[in-house]
Amino acid sequence: MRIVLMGPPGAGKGTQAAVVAKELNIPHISTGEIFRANVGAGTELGVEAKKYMDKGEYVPDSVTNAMVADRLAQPDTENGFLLDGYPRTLEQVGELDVILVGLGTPLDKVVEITANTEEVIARLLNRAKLEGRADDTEEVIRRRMEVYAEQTEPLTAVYREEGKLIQVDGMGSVEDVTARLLSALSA
Ligand code: B4P
Repeated sequence: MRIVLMGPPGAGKGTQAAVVAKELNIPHISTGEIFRANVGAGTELGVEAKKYMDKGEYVPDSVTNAMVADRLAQPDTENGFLLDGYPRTLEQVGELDVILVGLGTPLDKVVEITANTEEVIARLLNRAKLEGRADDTEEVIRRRMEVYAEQTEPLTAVYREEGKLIQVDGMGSVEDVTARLLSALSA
C-alpha cells in the first residue's frame, strides 16, 4: 500500500502514522521527523530547514523534494510506504507524481485527518509543555495553521478529483482515530 497522510498541524498525523505503518508493515516516512533529526544533528540540511520551521513556514520545495526522492529510492519502500506530511504544496504533488512514475508505483490512497482548530491548538500547546518543540509556541502554531489552509488544504481537491481522497475524523481518543483510519484504509 502506498499512502499519503495529510491533516492540519496537531490533527494526529505523526501519532497515527506510527501505528498504521506498523500495522501495515510499511515504512513510515515523516518529512517533519527527517528535518528534526537533521536539525538535531546540525547537518547542512538541518541548518537550512530550521530557518523555516522555527517560524512555522514550509521548508522550500527544492530542498524537501530532493530529500523525499532520495528516501523513496531506498529498497525498503518496494512494498509500500506511508508518507506523513508530504506532499504539502501543489509543487510537491507534481514532484511526487514524477518520482512515482519513475518508480512505476502509483499512489493508492490519500488520507486527510480532520480536527477542529481549538482542539489542535490545545494538543500542540500540551505537546509544547511535554516536549518543548521550538515550533509549538501559540504564535508559531497559528502561523502553521494559516500556512496549512493556504498551501496544503487545496491539495485535497486534487486528490478528490483523482478518486484517492479519504477523510477521517481526528477527534476523540488516539485509539478511536486509529480504528477509523484502519477501517477506512481496508474499505
Ligand atoms: P510535522 O512534523 O509534520 O508537524 P505537525 O504538522 O505538527 O504534525 P505532527 O505529526 O508532529 O503532530 P501530530 O498531529 O501527530 O512538520 C513540522 C514542520 O516541518 C512543518 O511546520 C514544516 O516547517 C516542516 N515540514 C514538514 N514536512 C514538510 C514539507 N513536505 N514541506 C515543507 N516543509 C515541511 O500530533 C500533535 C500532538 O497531538 C501530539 O502531542 C500528539 O500526542 C497529540 N495527539 C495526537 N492525536 C491525539 C488525540 N486523538 N487526542 C489527543 N491528543 C492527540
